[in-house]
Amino acid sequence: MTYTLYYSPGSASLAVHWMLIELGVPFEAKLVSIDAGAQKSPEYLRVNPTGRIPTLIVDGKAHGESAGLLMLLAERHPEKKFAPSPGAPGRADWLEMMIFLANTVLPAKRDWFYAQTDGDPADADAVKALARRRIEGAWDRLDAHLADGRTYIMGSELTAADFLATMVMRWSRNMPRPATAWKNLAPYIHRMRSRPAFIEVNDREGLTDWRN
Ligand SMILES: N[C@@H](CCC(=O)N[C@@H](CS)C(=O)NCC(=O)O)C(=O)O
Repeated sequence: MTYTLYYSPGSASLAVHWMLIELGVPFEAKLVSIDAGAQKSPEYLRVNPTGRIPTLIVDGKAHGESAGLLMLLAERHPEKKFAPSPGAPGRADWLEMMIFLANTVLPAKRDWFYAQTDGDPADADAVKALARRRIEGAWDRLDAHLADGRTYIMGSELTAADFLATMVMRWSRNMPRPATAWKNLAPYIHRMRSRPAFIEVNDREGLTDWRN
């Protein structure tokens, strides 16, 4: 079972790249630099017509959406237990968390970073203000979630939700109030950043900031 990941450093591909390393499965990583505009190149648009990162080739077919890819990888490699199996205790909470991160946090992040280009630049400040409110609201919710001293987002087990949550928290590092400003998020982030696979993915993508 081998995969090909199209990634751009630090983008929405990061959680997928990280999870592939955690899984220890063979994969090829192909750089599509957003800084260079490569996501709009004809070659990449042939792979993923949305022009967005990431794309993962699974059994010869291209798929996007980081959260969906994490869920798919968890399902394809159940021995790693990166998702509670259907019917297991914790499954509903895990699904709820994955959808919260995908449905609330990821779109707010998109608005924060792309308000100028996705919409009318004249509206960008208002869009960003609402995005910031949503993002900080998410940090409040996750901070309360971690207040019981749990190690990982879902409790004592590392799951795909941790890769997604940590990635979106990383994206707040240059925001007015980064996720590290929240009492219970700060030690969680420190813990996740100390994982060898997180260090490895940062090294492979050439990311130097937001490391322990
Ligand atoms: N919901 C999508 C978001 C994908 C997305 O917006 N990716 C950004 C990078 S973080 C991208 O491709 N940006 C380049 C562009 O929009 O031109 C996911 O999580 O995969």
